[in-house]
Parts: sequence; C-alpha cells; structure tokens
Amino acid sequence: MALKQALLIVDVQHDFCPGGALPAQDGDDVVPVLNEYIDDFKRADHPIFASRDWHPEGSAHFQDRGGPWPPHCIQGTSGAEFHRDLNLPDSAVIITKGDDPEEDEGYSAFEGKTPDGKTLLDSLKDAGIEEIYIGGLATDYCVRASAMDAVKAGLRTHLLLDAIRGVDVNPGDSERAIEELKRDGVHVATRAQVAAQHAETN
Ligand code: VGL
Ligand code: ZN
Repeated sequence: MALKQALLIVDVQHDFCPGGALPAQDGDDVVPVLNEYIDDFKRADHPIFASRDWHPEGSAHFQDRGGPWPPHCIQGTSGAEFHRDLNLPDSAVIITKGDDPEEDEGYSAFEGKTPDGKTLLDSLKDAGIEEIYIGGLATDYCVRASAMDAVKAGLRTHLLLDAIRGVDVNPGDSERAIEELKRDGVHVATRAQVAAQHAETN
C-alpha cells in the first residue's frame, strides 16, 4: 500500500524572491514548478500545506536587534504575501511561523502553527500522513530546517530538487545543505518521478 502523502511548500513569499528584502537566487523560478506539484497533489487528493515566515516589526530575528537578517516578511506587508503566481488551492493549510517577536531563529515549518493553533506535526498526524514532499525557499534555511524536522519526526521525507532555491550567504551553502539532508536520510525527487509515481498509484 502506498503511504499517505502531503506536499509542504515552504515560504514562497515575495521577500524571498528577486526584488524582495532577502531574495533567494532565482527564487521565483520555483513557482511554475510548484504549481505543477500542486496540480499533482490536488489530483491525487493529497493534502497541501504552505508555510509563511511572518515576523512582527522589531523582531529579534532582524539585524537592528542583533539578529542575522535584514527586515523581511513583516506581517501584513506585500513582501510577506505568498508569491502572486503561486496557485495555492483554498484547501491548502497555511502554517505561520516566526511571529514571536523574541525569536531570533525558528526556521522550520514544524515550529509553526495552523490557523487553529495546531502544530504542523499534529496536523500531519491527524491526517494520517506518513510521507512528505518539501519544496520552496530557502534551501539553506527554512527548507533545510523543515526537512530535518520531518525526518526526525519519522516521516519519509523527499526534497523536491527542482522546486528549491537558496540564499547562499556563503557560496555553496545550498549544495552543502542538500548533501547534509541526504546523509540524514532525506530522499530527493523531481517532478517527473513524482508524476510517474502518482500515475502508478491512481
Ligand atoms: C528564511 C532566513 C530568514 C527562510 C526565513 O524562509 O528560509 N531564511 N528567515
Ligand atoms: Zn525570517
């Protein structure tokens, strides 16, 4: 029997795309590919989760308070909105993270909450999910942290190699993150593989 699957789209927000406050290199290139994954998962009736980085103004995560980052994804601003071309269905469950003003790290979607206050992990467990496919931004921060937490939680975890982009504060950070995730037991996949596998199980 096929495992029950979900798609997790991490932080595909304007501030992580070119022109935004903290852009991943070619960040918006993930959007059309993720739209294809969204269609695949919708068609197969698998749930879709989308996380957003959602900081208050004056967050401890920002440089002016000693954190590592320029201000980005400030609640209610256009930079914090999901990319305008990302076709998130109404059924997608939004996971909000980074909203604690005192939090200076907090990269993983597994540290976020659903609109009704559930953790991502509880919400996956309630839906009986055993296997998760992860894409989005940024490879070397929130995607990396989310994929690590997913394997730690015992989920069979796949990184969508054609739907991630990194910030690369140091050149090579994203490549190193991918290698590290593979060592930790994360599988890698691309659209062709996922589409073929869904075709087989439906
Ligand atoms: C992220 C840096 C700071 C991310 C969020 O979504 O990867 N990176 N805040
Ligand atoms: Zn952030």
